[in-house]
Amino acid sequence: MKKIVSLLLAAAMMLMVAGCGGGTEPKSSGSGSGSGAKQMTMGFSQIGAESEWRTANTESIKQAAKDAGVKLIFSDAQQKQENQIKAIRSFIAQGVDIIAFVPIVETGWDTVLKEAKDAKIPVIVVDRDVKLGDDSLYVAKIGTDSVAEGHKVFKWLDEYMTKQHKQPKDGSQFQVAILEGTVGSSPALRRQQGFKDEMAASSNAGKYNIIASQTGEFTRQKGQEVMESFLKSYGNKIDVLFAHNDDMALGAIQAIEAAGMKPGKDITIVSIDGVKGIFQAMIDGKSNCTVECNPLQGPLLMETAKKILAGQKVDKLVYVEEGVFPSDKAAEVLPSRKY
Ligand code: GYE
Repeated sequence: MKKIVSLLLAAAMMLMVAGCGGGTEPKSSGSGSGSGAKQMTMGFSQIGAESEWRTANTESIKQAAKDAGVKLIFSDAQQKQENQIKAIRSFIAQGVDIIAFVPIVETGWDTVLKEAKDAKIPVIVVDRDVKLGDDSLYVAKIGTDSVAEGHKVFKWLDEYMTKQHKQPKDGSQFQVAILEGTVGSSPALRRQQGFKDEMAASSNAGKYNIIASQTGEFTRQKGQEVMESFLKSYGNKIDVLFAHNDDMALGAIQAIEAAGMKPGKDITIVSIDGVKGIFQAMIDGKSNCTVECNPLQGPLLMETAKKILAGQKVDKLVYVEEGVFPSDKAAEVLPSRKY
């Protein structure tokens, strides 16, 4: 009997040691709202409120935390990586159970994520992607596939231009202007890459020329300003506008109208996100297509966090589902849009 008890004790101690041990093992095992379980505290660093999409993303995360009984420490970085790094350090100092963050840019995270790992606090990367020397610095990534979105944009565009029998204004090539997202951010880099790769691989590659490409920082205001400058430089040469997000397209639509042109007709417009504002613009005939990027990531984030803290295995990379919505579907789809 004594022997069995001491064996059990030894096994229990080994488990405890393993629980405090290396790598991505959770620091504590608060599994949330279950009876007697410790409430999970999550430190979450959001990048700001640059777009309609981001507002929906923040609401989804806050609501999901409430629903899951998770205590959320929410920090808004106001578009600055240094503020995110400060926030993550403060989460570590506060001893949160888990950290989640939306990386504003791809690089520059190695040091602070190493600090989280050393403190045995698991990290979930949300929405955007990171580039690290060591991928074990985060446990899971939940988000969207920006390269695939870029592919879908060119594919839709080429099919549309062909079907509509569009002719280049200069008689030789369609001139494409691009409004890029935040410099160094994964959606800006990867959407651009996806679009260009799909174009290069297309048998119609020679029909298109990128005449201008510049950042509009994912905001409506900047999208409008940069489109104004594109129109000043290239007058009525531009056939197509590809905006890395809907908000910049909505700003550009104002600039195009102010220049006395018809958005959606004189210039074919395609953007990414699928927010309500762009559906309305499509219904009004002012834009042509949106490729969906799903911001409703809160429930999956909370579920993943709970699994990690309960010691369950989770997928390293999970993409949420996304569709493509051309303008002829806009009126039918708008009432069911959730963001
Ligand atoms: O498309 C844009 C934004 O990171 C995928 O960020 C996200 C992008 C989204 O603010 O509107």
